[in-house]
Amino acid sequence: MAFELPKLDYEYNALEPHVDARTMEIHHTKHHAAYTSKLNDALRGTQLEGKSIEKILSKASALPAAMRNNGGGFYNHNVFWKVMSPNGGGEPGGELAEAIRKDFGSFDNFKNEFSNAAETRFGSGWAWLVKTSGGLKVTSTPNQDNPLMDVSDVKGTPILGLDVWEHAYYLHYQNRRPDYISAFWNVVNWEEVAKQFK
Ligand code: MN3
Repeated sequence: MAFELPKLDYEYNALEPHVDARTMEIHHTKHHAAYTSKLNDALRGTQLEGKSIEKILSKASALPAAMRNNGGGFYNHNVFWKVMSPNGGGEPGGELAEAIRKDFGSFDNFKNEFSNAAETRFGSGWAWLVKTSGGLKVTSTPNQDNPLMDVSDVKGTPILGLDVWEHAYYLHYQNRRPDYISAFWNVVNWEEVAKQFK
C-alpha cells in the first residue's frame, strides 16, 4: 500500500537541451525518491496510511510537517514528470485551448501569467495551472504545497506544474530562473495537460 516512485516515460537525457540529464537524474532518483520514502515513513501506523494522496493533501493544515512536505513533494513531482515530454512544446488544442482563451484572453496571456508566477515565487516553490470550480487559474505555492491543499490560495486540480526549486535548474541555469522557465515551454506535454483537464 506504500507510495512508489514512478518510472519516467522518457530517458533522463530526453529533455535536453532544455532540462539536462544530470539534473533529471538527481531530481528523480534523489529528490523525488526521498520525498516518497519519507512520506511512507511519516504515514506508517497512522490513520492516513493507505488513503489516497489527494485525500491526505486535502487535510494539509492539520498534517504534521513531514506529511505535508513529503506528501506534496511526492505528488508534485508525479505531475511534473508527466507534463513534460521530448515531443512537447507548441500550444494546446481542442477544449483546453478554448478554456485558456476564455479564462486568460489568449494563449500568450496565459503563458505570461504562468511565467510571471514562476519567476516571482520567492524562494522555493511551484507555479501551477489549476482547474477550479470557477474555471482555469494560475497560481504559485511555496515549498511543496499545491492547490489540492486546504491551505492553498487557489484550490483545485493542478493540470500543469513547474518546479522552481533551485534543485530543478541550478546545475544548468545557475541563477537564471527566467531562462529555465522559457525553456520549459519547449517540453510541455499539452496532450497530458489536456487529459488532466478532462
Ligand atoms: Mn523538485
